[in-house]
Amino acid sequence: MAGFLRSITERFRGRPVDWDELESMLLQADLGVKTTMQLVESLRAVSGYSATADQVEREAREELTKLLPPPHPPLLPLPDRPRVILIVGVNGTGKTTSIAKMAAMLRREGRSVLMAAGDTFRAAAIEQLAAWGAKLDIPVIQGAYQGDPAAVCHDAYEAALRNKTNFLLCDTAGRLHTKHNLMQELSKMKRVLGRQDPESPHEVLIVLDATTGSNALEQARQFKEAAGLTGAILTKLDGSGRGGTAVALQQELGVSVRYIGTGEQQKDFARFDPKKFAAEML
Ligand SMILES: Nc1nc2c(ncn2[C@@H]2O[C@H](COP(=O)(O)OP(=O)(O)OP(=O)(O)O)[C@@H](O)[C@H]2O)c(=O)[nH]1
Ligand SMILES: [Mg+2]
Repeated sequence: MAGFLRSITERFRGRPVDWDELESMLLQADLGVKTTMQLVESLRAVSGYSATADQVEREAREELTKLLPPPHPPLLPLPDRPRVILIVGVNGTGKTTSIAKMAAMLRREGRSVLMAAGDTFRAAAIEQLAAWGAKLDIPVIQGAYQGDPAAVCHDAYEAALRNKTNFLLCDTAGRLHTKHNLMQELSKMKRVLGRQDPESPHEVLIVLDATTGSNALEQARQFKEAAGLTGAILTKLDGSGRGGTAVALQQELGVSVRYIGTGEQQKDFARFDPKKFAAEML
């Protein structure tokens, strides 16, 4: 799969690189204003006026690779209690699917996992996670529709602790980052989990749809402020070639992409690897 840098090379093949045009192409590739400005500046300085398209693609890929987050070590179980991962984000970005994929990945690594159906809001959300649970043979703690999601997480934690489960993955309802009361609800979930283990949730990961570009960046900004984030899962990278968001997230917000989603199936999920990502998604 080739990302957006390749299309830049195609555009300038056989003619001199037009820096203004390059700048607007990079902006369209979701790199963010700050990164784009810096990149064009440095490409110009390095390549001079007679830059060829191939030269610019190579230099840009090299520069951008340096701006991606470093690889994160795999999450390890805690010795005496579950490690809790809270998954947040706006509607339809791929939260529930990513939880199932991540649970499957942890299980392949020999860990025990419990999933909590913390989306008590959207019709069929509980069944969706339960169906994944049945398919993967991973238990799911469910509450009642319209029930308190914090209570579901609380009960799930108790169960995970009792059964010495390594990881608890908590699903949440999709919410617009502009809805104050729903963002408050996330704080409550965090607070309730924090009463059982002051360090829980150990991870708060935002799920972002890579095809939404600058909007994804804004979502991350708001969720970071309201809920605190330890990282991101960037989904729907399949066929989009739109990996620019990973750079912008790191550079503008200090939020590191930790996992990527590249399709709807369980296997379409991986730990973020900057070198591979730069080669395939930029
Ligand atoms: N192509 C592609 N589709 C994905 C990916 N991740 C999730 N999807 C699809 O996106 C749609 C929404 O996924 P969900 O996991 O239900 O998203 P969600 O964030 O839980 O949605 P809400 O709970 O409604 O907020 C589903 O059709 C998924 O199969 C991905 O990496 N690539
Ligand atoms: Mg969901």
